[in-house]
Amino acid sequence: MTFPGQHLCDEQLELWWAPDFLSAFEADALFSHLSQSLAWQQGQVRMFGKWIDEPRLTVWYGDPGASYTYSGKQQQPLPWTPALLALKEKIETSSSTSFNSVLGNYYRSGQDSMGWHSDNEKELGIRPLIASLNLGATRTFQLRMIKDKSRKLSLDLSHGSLLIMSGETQHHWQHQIPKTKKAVGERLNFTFRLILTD
Ligand SMILES: O=C(O)CCC(=O)C(=O)O
Ligand SMILES: [Mn+2]
Repeated sequence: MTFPGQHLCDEQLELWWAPDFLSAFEADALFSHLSQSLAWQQGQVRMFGKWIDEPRLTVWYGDPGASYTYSGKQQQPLPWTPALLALKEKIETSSSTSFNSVLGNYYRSGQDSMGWHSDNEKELGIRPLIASLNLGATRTFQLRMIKDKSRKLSLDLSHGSLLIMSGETQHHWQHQIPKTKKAVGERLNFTFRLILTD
């Protein structure tokens, strides 16, 4: 692919990293537009028999029919907005891939987070390519190998950056956004995905 960044590889790990995917001007405009205009929701997950708020807001947009089970819940996507569709097309061109949906995450402060997981839902198929676009505050993205959790890697995901995870990554590695005590501002993350429908 004609990707505007670096290719980072480790054992069964394949990443493409473009810290300057968007210009500061584009990234600023998208952050203010998308933080205000999307239908951000407080999701809940069931833990130890209780419903608890997820430590972030989420939203799900995509093609009709690109439904997806996330945290055990069947999600129906909202229809694409013009801004998300334009962003999807820009990422598709750079990654020579097509996507039919995007999961948005809104981290309101350093206390918002996402725990260790792999993006390995069956709807994503084998060897999924996931493109993750970052806006707003820089947060640390950590990866660890499932069979040897001492093998770790971390990347600071900055405003306007794009990280692609591909190949075997989701089968052998997990990732997270840990909480931080630092005073960090708001952050948006959008993971573009191709949901396989039958
Ligand atoms: O916020 C991030 O950078 C990670 C989001 C993520 O892993 C996900 O949505 O599955
Ligand atoms: Mn993920």
